[in-house]
Amino acid sequence: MDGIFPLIYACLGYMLIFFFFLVLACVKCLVKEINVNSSNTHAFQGPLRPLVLGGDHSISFPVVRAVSEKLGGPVDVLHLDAHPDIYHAFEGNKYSHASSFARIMEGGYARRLLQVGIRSITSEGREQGKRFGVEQYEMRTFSRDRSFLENLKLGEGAKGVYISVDVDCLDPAFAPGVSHIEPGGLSFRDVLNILHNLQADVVAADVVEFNPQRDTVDGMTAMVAAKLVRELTAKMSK
Ligand SMILES: [Mn+2]
Repeated sequence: MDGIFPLIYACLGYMLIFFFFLVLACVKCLVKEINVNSSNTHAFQGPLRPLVLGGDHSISFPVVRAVSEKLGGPVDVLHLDAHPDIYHAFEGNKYSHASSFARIMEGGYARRLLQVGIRSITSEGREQGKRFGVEQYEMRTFSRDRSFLENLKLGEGAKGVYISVDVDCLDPAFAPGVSHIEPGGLSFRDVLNILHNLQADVVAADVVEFNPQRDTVDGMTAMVAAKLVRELTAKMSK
């Protein structure tokens, strides 16, 4: 019996990775479709609600931009992450994983940006936050902020809400399979409480920065990331 479970978990892990790439390919096709049909308002009935999986956090900028452009105005963004990812440029790259939210705010694609789970931030991160009017909630004050963050109401007067979940928002005890491990993070229950109680029309979301090469042998983070995808899917379908 001991021998079969690692094999099953390995298979599940590979299936999850395959599924990630499959969904990414589908999103790519959808974005292409939007561009092709952008001049034809009758081509799409109802809102398009992409859920993007990663991978590198740089993907959030083009997705938020596409959603905002399609919906015709800024969205509110709820960003769960250990890092603010708001550098003007990181290692000379304006489109790096650490600069997505600077581009989103510069472009006017987000009306409000709430960053939750932050525990690795530089003075530039704070200055950029102030510059763009970002609401940054750091882990060191989470016990104080908890009741507010677990009862959020977002998106009123905007075109809806975009949720970006960097898996490293979670404490590494819950999700070690990430590239930038930062202890002192959110528990999985904290994240669930925030998502479950959020009052919002969630128009799009992403789950990013899961790194299978850093995961435990039994794919613990993959399962946690898959659960986040499930919760967001449920939230978006309401
Ligand atoms: Mn991060």
